[in-house]
Amino acid sequence: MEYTIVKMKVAGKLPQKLQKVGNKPVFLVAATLRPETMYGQTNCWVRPDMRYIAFQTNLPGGDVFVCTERAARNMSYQGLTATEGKVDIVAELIGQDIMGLALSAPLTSNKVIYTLPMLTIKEDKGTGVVTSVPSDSPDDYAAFMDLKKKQPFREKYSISDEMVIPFEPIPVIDVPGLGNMCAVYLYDKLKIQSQNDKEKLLEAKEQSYLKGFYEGVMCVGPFSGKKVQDVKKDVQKQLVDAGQGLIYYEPEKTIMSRSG
Ligand code: ZZB
Repeated sequence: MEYTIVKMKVAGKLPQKLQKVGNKPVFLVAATLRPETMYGQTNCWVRPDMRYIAFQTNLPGGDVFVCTERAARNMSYQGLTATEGKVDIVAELIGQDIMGLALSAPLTSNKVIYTLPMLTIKEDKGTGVVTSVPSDSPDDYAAFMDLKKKQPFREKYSISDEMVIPFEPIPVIDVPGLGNMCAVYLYDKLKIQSQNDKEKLLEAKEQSYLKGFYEGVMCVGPFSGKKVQDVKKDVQKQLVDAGQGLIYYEPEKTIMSRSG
């Protein structure tokens, strides 16, 4: 499976657990199948109880990446570390240690976005860091609304109001019949209650994936007016060329794997 890695730079002071990194730039790195939606990022998701590492890449800027150890190991076989197969771990963390961080992310019109909690992140997929596009991803919109609607939920994870309340989904793709924020439309139509509403979210995801890919038309950015399937690769290339993204492969699961 080919993903696009999106680099989100930690802006400002590093959290305590990352201070030993020193002056090097630190990025939370998210794996996405939808690079063309990056214009609509409103936040970044991490799972509060999940383990992450910070590791030293061999990229020219001296970049330090934060993701799961499993993903770092995969990256070490894809030319991203000094020695193939070897991960130079700089810090070990859990999601809560990097909650509420201010980040600067590519393509989105939001100057700063924050790391927020998503409880349904899977350990064995992508990087364990997920970029959030509530306009187009039903999972993202559901988790985003959980935080917007429930002050105690924000409080539980030490999320302040200004990290959530001022943000709104951004129209990125016009999907005939589903409007220009298809996740919002499907969330309302299927009466999704929360990020744990598994079956409805699966249905919403299937509908938005298919229609979004085959019929979606960009309504923001330089590719505005073009079909999603014609520009997906161009947006990926733009991110990679700008040093804001990377191509990342996830090995297929083996028959030994018991999950999923
Ligand atoms: C931005 C985005 C915008 C995404 C969208 C989806 C959608 P799939 O098809 O099941 O492989 N993701 C990545 N890693 C994880 C994880 N560890 N746990 C939970 N979710 C994860 O799903 C790939 C998508 O799942 C990725 O693409 C990422 O969210 C999320 F408009 O990135 B996506 C209809 C989906 N729309």
